[in-house]
Amino acid sequence: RLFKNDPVRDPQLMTRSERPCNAETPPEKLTDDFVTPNNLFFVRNHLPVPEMDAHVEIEFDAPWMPDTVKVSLEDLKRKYEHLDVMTTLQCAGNRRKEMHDAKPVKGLQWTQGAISNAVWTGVPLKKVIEDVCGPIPKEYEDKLQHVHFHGAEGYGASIPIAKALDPRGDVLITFKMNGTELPRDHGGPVRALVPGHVAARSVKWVSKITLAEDESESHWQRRDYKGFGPSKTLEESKYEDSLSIQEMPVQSCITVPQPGQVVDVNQRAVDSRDEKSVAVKGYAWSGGGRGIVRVDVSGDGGKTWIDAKLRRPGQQQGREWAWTHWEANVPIPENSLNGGKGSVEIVCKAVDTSYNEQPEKMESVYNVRGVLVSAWHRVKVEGIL
Ligand code: MTE
Ligand code: MO
Repeated sequence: RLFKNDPVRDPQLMTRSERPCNAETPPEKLTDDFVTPNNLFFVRNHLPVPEMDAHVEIEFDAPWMPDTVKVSLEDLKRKYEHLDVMTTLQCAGNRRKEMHDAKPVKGLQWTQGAISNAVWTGVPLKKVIEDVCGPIPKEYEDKLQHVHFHGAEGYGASIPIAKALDPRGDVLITFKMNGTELPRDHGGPVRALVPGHVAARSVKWVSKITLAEDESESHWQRRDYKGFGPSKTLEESKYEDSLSIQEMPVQSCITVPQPGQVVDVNQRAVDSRDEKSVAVKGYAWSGGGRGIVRVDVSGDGGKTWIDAKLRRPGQQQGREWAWTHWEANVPIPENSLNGGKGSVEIVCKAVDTSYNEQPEKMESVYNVRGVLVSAWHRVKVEGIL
């Protein structure tokens, strides 16, 4: 079978499809550790996991180069400085199931676990390109717009050259994840890592890197991972006219409690008021290196809000690639607990360093592919006193 060489996965992962493997991190595990353990990092594969050994060579190509140049992974490791970059990767389809439940969409039914955070070790792509491809000739300076990554199993994607060559962009050719060899499911032995961009651009098992005038021709760059208007059907959605997703919008989710859970509504001091409250936890993240400045949490469906306590990665401004974890004791209105029991809706929304906020309604950001799901996250629980 095609998939017989796929690695064995942790049974704790929540499988959305077996072949290829698509599996999400269990929601409460997302906020157990700030850095997601490798075995619990979500997996999103389009094809079987390829066999690649550690002696692999990466091929480089640019329009002015007479021939492509191959550089072994060993040489890359030996010649360049190793950088550790903490980066959250989020799939464009994270939370698709919520959108699907509002109105049907096409794609894997991810809940909120198609996102994880890790420390990636690698060499700076910018330095490697400058060395291997040389300085960009004058006549290509304006024309050259994209860097393509080719995956050994046939997947491919590209990113804007401005991101690839930005010394503060932290794009890596990575070979370690959380201090250990890159696991095969996450691109081992070598992967392109594009912090702040949709995970689809961090191409696993990268075997070729091309500097080009146009975007990658791959299906996943041209015919997937694009947004459309809320009323467009699949037939009316014109991929050629829509922009490829790169940086992602601001996002947040409640990880604890989970929908339908019975929660204890304790007496707790919140903002020095004496109210009933529920303990809530979650994550927040934004694309493009924008950090999270605030997470607003509501226990009355979005009428009143409190600020969550944030645990931020402490990365430099503009390079906040990792998520923020947050916690709050959310006040619950007394009248929702008639007889000491009742259903409660908890809502969260995050604000990023550009003061972008999540939209309130799923309907307003609906798109038929179910990508870029960023509406306020709502969780209904049973509260008991
Ligand atoms: N790279 C290759 N070669 N093949 C793939 O199928 N999937 C992409 C991206 N890179 C993919 C890939 C998508 S859509 C996502 S969301 C991330 O890898 C998932 O990365 P992970 O499996 O390490 O979580
Ligand atoms: Mo993805």
